[in-house]
Amino acid sequence: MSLEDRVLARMATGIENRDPHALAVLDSLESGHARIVGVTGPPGAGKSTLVAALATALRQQAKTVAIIAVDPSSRASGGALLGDRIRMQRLYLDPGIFIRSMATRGGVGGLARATADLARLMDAAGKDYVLIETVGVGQDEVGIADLAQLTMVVLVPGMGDDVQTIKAGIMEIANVFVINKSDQPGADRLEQELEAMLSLEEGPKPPIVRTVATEGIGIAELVEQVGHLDGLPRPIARARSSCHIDHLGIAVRNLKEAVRFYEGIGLTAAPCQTVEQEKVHVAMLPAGESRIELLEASSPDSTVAKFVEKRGPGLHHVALRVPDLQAAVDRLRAAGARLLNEPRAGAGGHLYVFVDPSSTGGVLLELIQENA
Ligand SMILES: Nc1nc2c(ncn2[C@@H]2O[C@H](COP(=O)(O)OP(=O)(O)OP(=O)(O)O)[C@@H](O)[C@H]2O)c(=O)[nH]1
Ligand SMILES: [Mg+2]
Repeated sequence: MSLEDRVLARMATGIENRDPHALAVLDSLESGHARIVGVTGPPGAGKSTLVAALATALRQQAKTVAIIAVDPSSRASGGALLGDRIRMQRLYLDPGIFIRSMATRGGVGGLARATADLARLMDAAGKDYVLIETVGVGQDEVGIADLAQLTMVVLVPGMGDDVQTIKAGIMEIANVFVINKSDQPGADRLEQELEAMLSLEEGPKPPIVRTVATEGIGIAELVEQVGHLDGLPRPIARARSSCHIDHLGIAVRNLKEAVRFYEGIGLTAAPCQTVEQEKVHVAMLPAGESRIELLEASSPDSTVAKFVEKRGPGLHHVALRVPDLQAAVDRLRAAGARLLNEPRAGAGGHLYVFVDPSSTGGVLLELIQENA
């Protein structure tokens, strides 16, 4: 392994472990050059073999490639993920290809974040392409479509009625459908089923490409699909920053009514809680990786009651999760921001601090230490 790759591997480990130092370094790096391609599909569909073939083809065009293999079921054990050992070994020997496998750490949300950050790292390292392999059946566990500029959904013949069951989550995220193992019986039928399904959808249809990944058949066509990305404007650092919106706090007059409204949109509230310290009743409604936090005053002298009295119901605060709260606090102090408290532990044991609206552009800001 080259020195550069060794440094990259160490950085990747730091990022996977959510090490504040590694995340801070990542935040200081420039990114936004790489093309990010997601390859997802059921277990054993031949995703790794396809990714290896794609990487080989891209190398022939003198592109540099990073491969990230994500395994949410945590059955990952390094090389075992990467299927065909001999084929992969050749990739490992190529200094133009960097390979990394990841297993679940800190749940699916954590994995999604770490994957996005890792992709950003590979981008910052100057790779032309980042190929991300994820197992996905129906629900896309790590949100690959949010991260990738092009998502390939890999299907195989003989899935039969499975096409129906995987349909829900996968139809919307596919930019390209790959029918791999087209050497097996049933490829025609699968293609027909897929076409029938796509004909019900509006708008442009994603192309269907047949491949036999083990023989390199159809790979040129896939590379061509990937090549279409070059005609598109480059996204501006599409990967996520290591700061995240943890929740938006909304002050309301009537918690029940507000919950009913948001549940009407499709969110689901966790059971309401009363936080004595802040004199509020709180309902949390998870929304993706973030939450909406509805707040109703539990006493007329609570800050939320005063807020509603003065400004009416509405956005009360924005809460950001940061990788290193103390570093953020130090930076804010140095910049002259007004902090409303020293970092202190909240109900869940997490550390947080409030920043006065006069420093933030007009909204109360809560900073929360990301859990290691
Ligand atoms: N016949 C045939 N076999 C294939 C093809 N592509 C892959 N395989 C084989 O299918 C098996 C699974 O391939 P992988 O590339 O490991 O599949 P995967 O989707 O990455 O599997 P997981 O990562 O475990 O979900 C291997 O034995 C491959 O050699 C193909 O086009 N035709
Ligand atoms: Mg695999």
